[in-house]
Amino acid sequence: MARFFFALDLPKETKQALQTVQLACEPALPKPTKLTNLHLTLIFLGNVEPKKLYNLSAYANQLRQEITSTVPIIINHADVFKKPKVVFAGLHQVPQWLNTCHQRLLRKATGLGINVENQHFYPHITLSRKVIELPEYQRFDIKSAIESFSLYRSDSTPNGVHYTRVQLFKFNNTNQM
Ligand code: 3AM
Repeated sequence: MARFFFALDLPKETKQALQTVQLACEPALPKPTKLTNLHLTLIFLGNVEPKKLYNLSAYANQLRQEITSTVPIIINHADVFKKPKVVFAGLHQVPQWLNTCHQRLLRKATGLGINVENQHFYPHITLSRKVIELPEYQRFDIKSAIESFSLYRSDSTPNGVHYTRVQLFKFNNTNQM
């Protein structure tokens, strides 16, 4: 069954820097996220009827034009979510525009009758799943301009999860670094 989510797209240089972090983790990460799959989830939707997905995408297209300034994000530490056994890269601080994107997509999705979990939004980039031994806390400094977010479709395959971009939403007025 296809599942959908919105996520910030990370520039190639950011993904490469995160891959360096993945490789530096001690002990080695058991299931590192593939470079192409690295993303920052804005909202997970699960399985959604096509009509609702269409309406939400139309709203996302409006949203991307209304967010007129995306201050770069600073990814500066790796830490763990203990229960799902996930190692993630976290942000120095969460810019307002990022919270706005999450909240507005959440509100619209809920209004359309999409059953979204209203958990606390903790922006992060998953670096590995199925972590058995927790790696040491790491610090670094990756400054990343964000130019777009996308609607992704997530499919489970025998070779792991596969993400396919369904639609890209480019911000109108991206801050330059
Ligand atoms: O951004 P991360 O990697 O933390 O774990 C899934 C991934 O999160 C999460 O959605 C992102 C894109 O797949 N996800 C998958 N199933 C989920 C669920 N049922 C879920 N999040 C909440 N509820």
